[in-house]
Amino acid sequence: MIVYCATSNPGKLREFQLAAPDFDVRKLPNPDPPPDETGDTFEHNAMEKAVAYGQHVEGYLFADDSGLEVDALNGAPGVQSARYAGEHATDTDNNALLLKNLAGVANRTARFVCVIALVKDGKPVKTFRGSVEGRILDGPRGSGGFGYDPLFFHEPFGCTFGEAPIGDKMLVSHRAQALSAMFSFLRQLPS
Ligand code: ITT
Repeated sequence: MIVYCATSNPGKLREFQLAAPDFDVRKLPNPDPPPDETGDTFEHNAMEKAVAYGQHVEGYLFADDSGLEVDALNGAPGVQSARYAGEHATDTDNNALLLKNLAGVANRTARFVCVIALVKDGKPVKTFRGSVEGRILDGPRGSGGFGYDPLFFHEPFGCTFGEAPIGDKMLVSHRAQALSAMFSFLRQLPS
């Protein structure tokens, strides 16, 4: 089955395309302009993106809204994860601000959250959520992954998501869980 996705983030795209070899996951060409992410939940923003981009596609399309929730920062950066250090912030800017805001803070617990929203012919079908626990280190480790991965230490791995092979991240990650739930849902639809 062909399923379209819409994202401007190459790190996400790579993970979308690794998640289900039995699906043909295609990137929507030129998904610009992106919708403003106005909501305060991952569900709201994921569905807003999927509905906006789904207008251009016949059949199924999904979009991902995701981010990092840090307990000592009351869940920040949360839905603002991509723009934590400003509208055009890079991963390096966001990571630097996170470390600054956690300087001297002992409680480093955090989780990644991902919500995938699925639409058909541009109309909402369902959302799927995944999350994974970790803690934020004092500095980056590893050059794999994207975003906050080099700061996110996952205890069962004994390393950060930036150090783990992509295949290992895909066994446990927030995005892998949400994608797996979506592909299971699609597989059980009558053909
Ligand atoms: P699209 O909206 O175009 O898909 P985006 O990067 O703007 O791409 P979001 O608004 O959902 O997407 O922001 C997600 C941010 O959360 C992302 O840019 C990272 O900073 C962070 N993030 C999400 N998942 C992550 C992961 O698996 N590893 C590291 N950081 C992640």
